[in-house]
Amino acid sequence: MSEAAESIFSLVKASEGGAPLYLQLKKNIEDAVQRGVIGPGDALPSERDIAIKADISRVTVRKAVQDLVKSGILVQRHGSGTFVAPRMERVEQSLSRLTSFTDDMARRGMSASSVWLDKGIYPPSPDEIMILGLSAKELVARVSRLRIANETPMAIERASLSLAALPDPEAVGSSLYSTLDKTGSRPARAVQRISAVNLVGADARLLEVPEGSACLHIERISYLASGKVIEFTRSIYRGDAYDFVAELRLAGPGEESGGTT
Ligand code: 16G
Repeated sequence: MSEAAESIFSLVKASEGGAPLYLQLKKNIEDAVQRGVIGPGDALPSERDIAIKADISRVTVRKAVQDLVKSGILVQRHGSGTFVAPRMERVEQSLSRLTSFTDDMARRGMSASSVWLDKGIYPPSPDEIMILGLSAKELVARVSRLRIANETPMAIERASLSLAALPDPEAVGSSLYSTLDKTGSRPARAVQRISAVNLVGADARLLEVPEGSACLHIERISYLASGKVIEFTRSIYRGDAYDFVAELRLAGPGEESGGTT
């Protein structure tokens, strides 16, 4: 760390009139991020090293760091440490084109990757039976992934497909749609329902956003050209990362101006 960055750890003891130590540490880190002394993606020293440098207890360090994680200034990655949160570039996504996550990121020159959360064959839920048109005896293929653009977690996608469309979920590599493409099952049309949610628990941790952050819940039902439902995906997209953009046209004579598909 640079000399300027090291000044984060000089605190004023209470006996010398200082504010509570965890508040001082928190403010020093916040100021350093604001002034660009430490930037997006920079690693902070370990809790133990900060405690030694600042001459305070690890409990005090943890309290300051946890507060900054909650407010989204720092992120903690399991096993690799604490970092200044990446600066979020908003992604503008058209609502009129049926694309895959991999295609969307490639078009923006970003690399798409995934962390697998689940991939397997299960007895279907009532929703899956109804939407995918399954019989109660049929099984369903599920693929759930954390979707990442460059280094930033963008969305959690939980897709369900009939076994007729995806007989072997293990065969899905980096792109679900390119796997479906190989068997002529890539969707030709989709209907999306977007609603607002506040993220809690494991999903917030996976997306590296503070608990309670505003996110978009998206349900996509995709169809083959024949009209058969092929995919039912429930996704959570980061509200600070996505703008969904729809082009609107004046309804022509005789066209309906509202309603759902
Ligand atoms: C998009 C779709 C998702 C689909 C995925 C396939 C939304 C909200 N969701 O992210 O339904 O499963 O693309 O992407 O747009 P892939 O081919 O990269 O796996």
